[in-house]
Amino acid sequence: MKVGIVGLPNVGKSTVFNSLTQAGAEAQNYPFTTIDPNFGVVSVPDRRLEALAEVMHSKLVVPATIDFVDIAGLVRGAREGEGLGNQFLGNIRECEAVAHVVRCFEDENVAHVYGGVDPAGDIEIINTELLLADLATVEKRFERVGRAAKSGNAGLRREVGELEKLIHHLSNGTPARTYPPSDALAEVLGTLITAKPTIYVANVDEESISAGNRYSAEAEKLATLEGAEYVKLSAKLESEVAELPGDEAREYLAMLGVESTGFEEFIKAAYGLLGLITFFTANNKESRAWTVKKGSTARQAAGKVHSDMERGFIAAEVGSWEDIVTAGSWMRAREAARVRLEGRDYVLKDGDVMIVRFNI
Ligand SMILES: Nc1nc2c(ncn2[C@@H]2O[C@H](COP(=O)(O)OP(=O)(O)OP(=O)(O)O)[C@@H](O)[C@H]2O)c(=O)[nH]1
Ligand SMILES: [Mg+2]
Repeated sequence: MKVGIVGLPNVGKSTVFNSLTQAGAEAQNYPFTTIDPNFGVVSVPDRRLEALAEVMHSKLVVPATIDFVDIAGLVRGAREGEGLGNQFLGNIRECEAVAHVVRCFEDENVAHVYGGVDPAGDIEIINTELLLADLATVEKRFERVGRAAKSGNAGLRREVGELEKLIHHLSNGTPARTYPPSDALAEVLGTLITAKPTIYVANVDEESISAGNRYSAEAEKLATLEGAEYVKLSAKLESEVAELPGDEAREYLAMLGVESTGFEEFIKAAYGLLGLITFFTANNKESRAWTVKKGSTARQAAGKVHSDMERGFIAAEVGSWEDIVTAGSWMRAREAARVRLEGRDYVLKDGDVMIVRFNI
């Protein structure tokens, strides 16, 4: 899974990116610090995996990962080449989801490119630029397919009609994500930024991490209206906490009235948004978390681990992570009948632990 980070310049995109990935990208107090995109990988924190690894006596613990791409800030008129233009949006087109970072912190020392902190205004500017970029993509395709459709191909003619409707939809300022699903448009919709599931990330000051503030409330309201996900986090707090030893970090967070910095909520929101679930494989060598689409079967999931396992799939022993941890070992869970034998079409549940029997 790959998530692209967008937002105005100097709102904390790279700071968020760094606090997630520890990649050490440059984050500075001036607009357009980021020019070339930063790529980073995040291990998904998962207490279930830790607990499972302990009872399985695994030597290695391998969490699931999410890729992040941090790009240059967008400004009004990026389409016409304002700021750094918008060519780097290509990096976001390749992502499955978008994280839209919104400045919700006051700090007179950190410049806002349009004057003051204004989540609604900022969101509007970014969404307009994303819509215009999508519109350009759809119009280009409309022209190309339109020419080809003159040869009389009915499928192409249908697509031209649909593209026209989509152009209308985008021109009204509505994201492609709210356009009714259409087979004829599947290909082009796959490349549109506003078709991607989106999480608004309200970047708040550390004092507001528990209750939020009026800015994050504004961002949350807009996200809800759009049917998008919303999380608040404090990039600055996150980067401070990352430097403290575990105990001190927990004490510090407790003092601020929270259990986590918002990072885990962010990851959870991303999973929910993309319809993803986690399953585990575990033995005394390694406990490992895997990410699959909700609705995946045991055989499809086995293919994630190894293509041989999918091809030669016979059956899978499956138990919930909780049952295995409670039983204290795989053997004891099996004895207590907490482990079942499932066939290829078994639909995996979030938190299942699976041992695949296969033969090639
Ligand atoms: N006070 C405060 N400052 C922050 C917070 N998040 C980021 N900053 C500061 O804001 C400035 C800009 O942060 P960046 O992460 O570089 O912003 P960006 O959105 O990546 O900016 P560009 O790459 O220029 O588009 C830095 O000086 C950060 O330290 C925050 O939550 N609170
Ligand atoms: Mg940056």
